[in-house]
Formats: sequence, C-alpha cells, structure tokens
Amino acid sequence: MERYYQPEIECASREQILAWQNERLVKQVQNVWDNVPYYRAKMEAKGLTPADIKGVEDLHKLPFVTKDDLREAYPYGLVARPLKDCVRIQSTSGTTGKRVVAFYTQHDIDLWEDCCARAIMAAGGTNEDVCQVSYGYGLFTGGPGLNGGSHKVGCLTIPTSSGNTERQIMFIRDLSATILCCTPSYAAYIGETMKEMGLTPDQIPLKAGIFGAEAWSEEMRQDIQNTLGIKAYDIYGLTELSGPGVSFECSEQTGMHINEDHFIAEIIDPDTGEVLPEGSQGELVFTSITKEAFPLLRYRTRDICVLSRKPCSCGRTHVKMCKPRGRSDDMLIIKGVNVFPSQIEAVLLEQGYAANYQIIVDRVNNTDTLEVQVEMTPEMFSDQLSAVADKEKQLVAALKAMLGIYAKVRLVAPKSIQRSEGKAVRVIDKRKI
Ligand code: DLL
Repeated sequence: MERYYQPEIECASREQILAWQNERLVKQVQNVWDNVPYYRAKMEAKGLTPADIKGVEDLHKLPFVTKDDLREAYPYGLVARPLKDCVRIQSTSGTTGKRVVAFYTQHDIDLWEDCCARAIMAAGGTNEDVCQVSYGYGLFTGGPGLNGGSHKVGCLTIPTSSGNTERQIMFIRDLSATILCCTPSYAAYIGETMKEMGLTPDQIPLKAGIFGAEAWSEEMRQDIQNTLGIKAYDIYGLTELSGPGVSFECSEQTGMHINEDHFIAEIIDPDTGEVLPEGSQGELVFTSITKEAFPLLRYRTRDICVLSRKPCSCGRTHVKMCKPRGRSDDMLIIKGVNVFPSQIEAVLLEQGYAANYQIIVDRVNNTDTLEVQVEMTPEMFSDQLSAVADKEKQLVAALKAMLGIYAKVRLVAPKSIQRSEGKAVRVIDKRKI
C-alpha cells in the first residue's frame, strides 16, 4: 500500500500544482526584488522588474544564479530575511573554494522536514518504524534533514550520525531499526561489515533504506538491496535549496518525484542556457518558491538529468527526475572524451565487482592517462597472477566498450581502498594540482 505524508499535495492535479507555482513564483520574485539588492541588480541588468514575471511561463526571462554568485555574495548577500528571523545555517563541505552557507527561518525548516517526511513515507515508513539516521549531523544537511522528517512521520529516531560502523550495526540489531538513512557508499560499507560478521539479510531487521547525497548506479542499488535484504530508495537534494528531500523515490523506484509545490525544475543546455523540452538531457535548474531566508531563483545545480511527467503508478503527480547522470563539473575530459565516473561504476558492478574503486587521472608527456583501481573480490584474491591479469584485461575491454578510450586497470587487494562514511571520493585528478 502506497503511503503519503501529504496526499492532498503529493497527488494534487497538475492544474493545482501549476496554480501554486504561478502564485508562489510571483510572490518570490517580488520578495527578492524588495529584500535582496544582489537579485535586484541582476534583474535590473536584464531590464526586468517583478511585473515582467506573471507566472511559470515567464521564468525563463530571469537570470540564472550560479555557485559563483553564492561565493560572491558570501556570507549574507543573498539572505532575504532579517537575521533575527533566521534560526539556523547549514553548509556544504566546501571542497573547492568558499563554503556555501544556507540560511533557514523556522518556517523553512518546517517545510524542509515535511519534504523529508514525504520521502520516508514513500519508502513505506510509519510511526511504527525505527529509523536510524546515519548521515552526518552538523553542518551537513543529511543528518538534520532526515532527523526532522523522521520525527514528523513519528518514527522512533536513532540519531547515530555517520561513523563507528560496529556501533551502527549494534543499534540496528538491538533496537530493531527498520529504516536506514545514509549515503549509498556508507550503506554498502555497513552491508560489507555485516557480511563479515556472518550476518545474513534475514538476520537484519531493516526493510528500507533512504540513500542519497552522491551518485549511485542501479547496479549498486541491487547490491545494497541484496546484502541488506531491503528496498533501497534514492533521495536527492542540495544545501542551497534546503538539503535532502528536494526529490525522492516512491515504490516504483524509477526516478525521484520533485516536490514541485516548493521547487520549480527546468532542464537547460549547460552551454547555451536555453531551456530544453521535457525528456531532454541537460543541467537541472531549480527555483525555490517557498523559501523565506535563502530563496534561489533559477539556481544551476550542475547536475545532469532528465525530467519526466509520465504518470506514476504510486499516484503522485509531481514531475520525476532520473538519477543524476553526473555533474557537469564532475565530468572528466580525458583525451578530449567526456567521461562520467558513473559510467565507470556501471561497468565495474556489471562485471561483478563491488563499488570500491578509485579513478586516477593524470597527464604524462602532455597526454591524459586514466587508471581505474578496483578491489578484487576475496575469491579472486587467491587466484594465480595470470588469472588476475586476465581479469584486468576483461575490464579494460569492457571499459573501452563503454567509454571509447583505454583505461589502465589495476586490481588491488580487498579492503585496500578506503571506505567512506559520508560521500565517497571516487576521482583523483592529478592534472589540476
Ligand atoms: O548532498 C544533500 C543530501 C543529503 C541529499 C542527504 C540526499 C541525502 P550537498 O552536500 O549540498 O547536499 O550536495 C549536493 O550532491 O548537487 C548532487 O550533485 C549530489 N547529490 C545529492 N543527492 C544525490 C543523489 C546533499 N541522490 C549535490 N544522486 C547535488 C546523485 C546526488 N547525486
């Protein structure tokens, strides 16, 4: 049975959703015009005033907001409410340049938690469930977001945060946790550790997992589902828009419903900025129409994606996005060829390896080199050296078929690639250093 947290919204008619979007967009544009000089200047530079935006059909007229804008306006330049009305910040890990700091009023937090509650109920969660939140707590949005959603659903919430894997497993078993929330790479690690402890899926009380914050392939989903004996649901979001819960998967597991009563999604050509028709692959752009403290209009996510409005068997009417196929800034250009880490992962898992790998890109004598290190399975570890060399050759061929270029493959010992408790680091690009 499909469960909804806010059925009247999640299953609203398309006309109703559009009516909400039109009304809220017009209000939001007026709000940023009145309260955020940075936005007003950007609109004025395009010769726009709020009167030009009468509804969603005028959205394309507005300028984009990029991560560079956030950096330029850091820290307070995009805040649309007096600080006395803001109650919290969250922030990205800031691997490159300045961190992104997002602001929330109490109302913003309330709506964000509603979005996470929708995701938990779509994964089958009810107030009878025990939900273990193993995303990091603190500045990262994963822990606080799912924690709030879990409370709203009424689950008994276990706020373990990430790390201390043995303790995670102890809580799952002792408290009979039924829902696990963490990154997919951490879920895989927890599964691997359980297996080593001799636990089989039927000895693990979990029934569902809500995994996101990084790219993961369908093959990885199957792996996690089998190891933990659960259904694994995807969840997407970004700090700039609140955090997890911008979109989430339902029982169909064929894409994530975007919470369109809060976010308007567009797909654009990343090179020209032109809006693309439904079904095209391009960069995902979001406008947050209900955010009070930190509203973003036409924010370029850099995530490459496809939207679909095909009716969904779960009864939800909100548009679905596919699993992000990579980030436009994650895309590696190797010898002029576009390579997404997700393509490499798909090949590895299809060939029977676990998602423990690292991609190393370098430049030797002015030529790009690509090396994929992947852990052998424990069975392979005892193989003859010649057998290992054969397996490497097989992988080289499979990668060539997928990418069109040569990748050196190195099979490394099991457990030699560092496990991740949060977002996994898959790519080391030495060319940038
Ligand atoms: O990762 C928020 C989040 C927390 C989402 C927990 C889901 C679960 P940031 O750290 O700001 O926020 O990173 C946002 O992560 O633009 C995507 O590139 C990537 N990302 C997030 N969810 C997914 C997903 C959180 N399900 C960036 N699949 C986004 C693929 C994802 N990539």
